Amino acid sequence: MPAIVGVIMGSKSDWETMKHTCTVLEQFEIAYEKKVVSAHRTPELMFTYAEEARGNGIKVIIAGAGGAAHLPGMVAAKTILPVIGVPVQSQALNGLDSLLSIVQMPGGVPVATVAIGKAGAINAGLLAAQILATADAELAGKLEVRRETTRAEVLESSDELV
Ligand code: RP5
Repeated sequence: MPAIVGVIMGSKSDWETMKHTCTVLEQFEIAYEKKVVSAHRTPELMFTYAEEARGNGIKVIIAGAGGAAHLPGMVAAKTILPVIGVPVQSQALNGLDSLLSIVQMPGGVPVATVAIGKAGAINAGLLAAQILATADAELAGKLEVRRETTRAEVLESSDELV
């Protein structure tokens, strides 16, 4: 199946975080591609990827980066696809640098920014699924089931407080 979600990250070192996004996409059987695309080390590739993604059938881009995390914003500048930014937890500043680099976009070029690290990576996958589910009833049904499962797990968890 051709990819409809593009998962990109600034470095191979971001994979530990971004693999959680891919796991969610796999759980929902969403076809995706994953690629290292660096804003600073491969800027030409970044622009080409962003410019061609829509024509290649991609519907949502998820971009993870850490530190001076310019990848999500620069990709968003070059496409009208929805871009979800995942702030990777950096060593020096614990990901606050990544978060602020991604979230503080100027008006006119949005990046949907999720939480720092693993929780954000998981939510990026879920948010992409929810965006796609606006035009996919089967996927919407799967999301409803997951919410119900999560709800049931929380309700049952009180019994585990021993
Ligand atoms: C960013 O710099 C990447 O997104 C990564 O989070 C960070 C560090 O990259 P490496 O030095 O580990 O390749 O561009």
